[in-house]
Amino acid sequence: MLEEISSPANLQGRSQAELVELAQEIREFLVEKVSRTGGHLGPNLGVVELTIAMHRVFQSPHDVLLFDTGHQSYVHKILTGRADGFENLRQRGGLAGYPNRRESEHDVIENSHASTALSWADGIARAFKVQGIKDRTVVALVGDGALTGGMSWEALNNIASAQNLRLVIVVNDNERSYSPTIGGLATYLSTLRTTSGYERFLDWGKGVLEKTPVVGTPIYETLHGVKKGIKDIVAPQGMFEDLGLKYVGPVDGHNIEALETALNHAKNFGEPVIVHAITEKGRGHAPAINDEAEKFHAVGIVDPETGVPLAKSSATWTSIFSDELLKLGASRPDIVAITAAMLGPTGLDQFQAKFPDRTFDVGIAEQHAVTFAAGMACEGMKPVVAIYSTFLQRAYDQLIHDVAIQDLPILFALDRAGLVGADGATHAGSYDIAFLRCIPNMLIMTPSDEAECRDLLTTAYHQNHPSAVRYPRGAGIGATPSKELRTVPFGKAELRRRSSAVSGQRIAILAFGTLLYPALEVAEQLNASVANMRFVKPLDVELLKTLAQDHDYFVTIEDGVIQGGAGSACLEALAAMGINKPLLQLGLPDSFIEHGDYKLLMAGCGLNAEGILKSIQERFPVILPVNPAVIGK
Ligand SMILES: Cc1ncc(C[n+]2csc(CCOP(=O)(O)OP(=O)(O)O)c2C)c(N)n1
Repeated sequence: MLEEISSPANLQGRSQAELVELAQEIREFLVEKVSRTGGHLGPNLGVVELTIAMHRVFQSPHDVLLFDTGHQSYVHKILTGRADGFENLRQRGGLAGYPNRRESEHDVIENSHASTALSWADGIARAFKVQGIKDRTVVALVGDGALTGGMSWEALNNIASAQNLRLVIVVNDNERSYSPTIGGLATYLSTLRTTSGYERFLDWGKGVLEKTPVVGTPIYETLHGVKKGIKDIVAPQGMFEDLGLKYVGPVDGHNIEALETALNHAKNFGEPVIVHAITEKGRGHAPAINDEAEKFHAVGIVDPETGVPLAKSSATWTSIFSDELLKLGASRPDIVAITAAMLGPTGLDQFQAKFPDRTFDVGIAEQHAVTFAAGMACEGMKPVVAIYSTFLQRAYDQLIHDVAIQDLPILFALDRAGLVGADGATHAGSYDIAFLRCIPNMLIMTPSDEAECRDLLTTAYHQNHPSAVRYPRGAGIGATPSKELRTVPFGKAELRRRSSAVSGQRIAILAFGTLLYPALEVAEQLNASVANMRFVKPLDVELLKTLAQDHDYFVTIEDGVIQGGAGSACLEALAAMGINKPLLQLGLPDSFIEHGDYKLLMAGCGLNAEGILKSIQERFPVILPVNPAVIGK
């Protein structure tokens, strides 16, 4: 039946039995395809029926379907004519792993960061209203995990105050983020799930909403639990209703008929409605269901039947950090570890297993995580915030306002720095050097390999300032970290190669992070000097000054954006010293880089040995290669 579905219109006129069969086919399709490419298998297996029901009740793209975070949009992609694209899911030029506007008119937004869909929905629905459009509904599917994010609540606050907004919020409640969803909201949703009598739809109408014109007081009361005790017994949906939002549910999220009934009610209401659907992450696939830790939230290439990874796994940067923190934590009781719903992916799971009382998972709440860390640091703890570079963007104000101004000693372990391959532009950690560098008191370190990563983490930990150690996704070159905890000389770069070229031909490459290794390869060909810079801030200005004395040209290399990046720091430092030497800045271009294989993407940006050599020769033709044939062999 799947072959017959090339657009949501093909879902109409089908019996429930056919739809159940279709759901089964979609599950088999997902397991087969995603096992081959890697991707978000568990979340998509959980929303098969939900997505079918949404596409039957609402007419996309006339009605706007939004997927919070977007990692669970595979079924939507299948139903909107993109099943063929799953052969190349998340590969260069292939189907994106998240909604993508260039792919389809059915993808209205591009995302991958959690908790934004309700704000999008509010904006889109209000745009319709301002333009007098009355027949289009906006539907936002949001997970219970994403609902823990502050943006969701800011949006709910505003949505609740709206009149005549055609907006349906479908809460996909599978009790899990990556791991089980935690916190007060999770407890609240579980009250809704388990209280009897709420399978039936409540007798609701506009009158209820009209009686709740002001949201300020109810929000205060619900959030402060003034009414909660009584309300949870009589009407557990009270919190949502107090906000002025109609609540429907809970509905069995795997029963298409029940879902359609609920969604039709919500659609006809013409005001913001929450439909609470209960689903199971990984539904129908035993290996996913049996994965207690993450229910196959995201998988690499795996055996479709057993779910066992097929690619060989080498030690990742994340595991280097994870081991390091465990070591540090054993001797330092003041270390606390903080994550925003990413215990496993950031490697904090090991620390949690050993030191559960010193590990804090705050939910998808990066802003809270950072200010929470500030609070702990303020009282003598040494917080380590383990966070993806891309998600620290969320907490930029907190970083400046709550951490840096107070000059608090918080270590940010910035994972997935630089390009992130298959996850694409919305997940890229390309901006951290640029956005951290301009913050006073901040220290920034860029390890070139695993051994140095460990040493820099220890170094950063011993500083009494906010610091960030940034490292990329995946595995490094395989440098074995030292067994003991070591520091490197603070703020000092390391000269790894010295040029013996004649005057006028001498070039110094200043490498930040992992691109040190291709830089060393290129340096062999150009007889260049190479510095492993290690620190973006403080920059080793002394070394720059010394190199400037007997070098004619500079090249900076980094895996972050050129604009405002580490190369810019060098340029500024040289200018401040009155040194005016030609300097070529290599790094990520001023454009968004889509998903694809990391190596291919980096090569496309000229950030491999061949590309670096080419750029240097184009810019400084006077430098003649010693033996260009060796590069890339
Ligand atoms: C701002 C932000 N922080 C962290 C993440 C990483 N992340 C991706 S999906 C996810 C869990 C989402 O849980 P939920 O919304 O319940 O969806 P489910 O996967 O359970 O369907 C997390 C933490 C993210 N995408 N965005």
